[in-house]
Amino acid sequence: RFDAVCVGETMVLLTPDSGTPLAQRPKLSMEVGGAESNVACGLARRGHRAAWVSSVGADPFGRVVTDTLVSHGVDTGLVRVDPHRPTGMYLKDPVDSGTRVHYYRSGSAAAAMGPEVADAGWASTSRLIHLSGITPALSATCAALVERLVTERPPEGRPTVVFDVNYRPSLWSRRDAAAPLSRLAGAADIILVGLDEAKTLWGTDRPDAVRALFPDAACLVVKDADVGATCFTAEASTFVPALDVKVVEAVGAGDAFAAGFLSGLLDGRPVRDRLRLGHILAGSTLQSVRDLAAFPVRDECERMLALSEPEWT
Ligand code: KDG
Repeated sequence: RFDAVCVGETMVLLTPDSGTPLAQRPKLSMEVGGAESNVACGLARRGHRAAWVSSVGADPFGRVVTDTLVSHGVDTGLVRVDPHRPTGMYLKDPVDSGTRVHYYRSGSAAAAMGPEVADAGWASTSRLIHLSGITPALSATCAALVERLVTERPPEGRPTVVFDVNYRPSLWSRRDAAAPLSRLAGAADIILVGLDEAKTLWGTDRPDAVRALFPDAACLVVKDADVGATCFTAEASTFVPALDVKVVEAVGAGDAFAAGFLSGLLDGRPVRDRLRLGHILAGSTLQSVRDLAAFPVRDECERMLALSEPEWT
């Protein structure tokens, strides 16, 4: 039984070694990036049993993806190798306005996943299932898989379903995404959403306005970038300010936040500590160009969790 099963596409990432834009033909490094597997890596590195469910191509890139995740301690035993379709790929382009992302993923092995992926027993035995709003944008079959995982759940001991909204404008328009992302999020037990994406998708510009959209969610976390994050539960709303860090590159920080928050949940910690762990792990990723940054060791996390409110900010 896994603590968490994270389902979604992971790609090979080609990224310039320097901050040189792609149009100037910089030397590129090969890394790995995928929102859900980033969460699996974060959880595995915090000592949880995390698995990643997906498909990769029978190509060297699929090997790079699975080997990398294994090296972070993630279980890849459920990953399928598709002999007919390639592993997805993306490139990061450092441009003046920040990092632009170019995807080469349509028709990928992961995009061919469908509801049958949930047939294996993990869907009912894992403590958490982590999904994101990227997957329903990949293909109709991927959308059906996410639909199945959020709606068809065994009544007894059902896994907690976590849905990170993760709106990616380069995959689908606001018009196409707004309704399905709201419906899928509303069917999950835990919703994670950035205030900026909630504003783009649903026009909500305050955390309590987002809560009003999802009044029944057992747990809703609204992340407001460098301001902080608010967690709404049936009992209370809890706000924890973000750490003051020098941002090098933000890609992957939301996933690191999710890993920290969910790690705190799996360890039975109070909501304030879950949010703090989210900020601590996100802070490391914000200070790195890599989607999968090195996180502070456990002792350092514990030291930061023990800080008083004024020391934290
Ligand atoms: O959250 C970070 C991800 O966006 C990145 O690792 C790549 O999964 C990815 C995507 O689809 O954008």
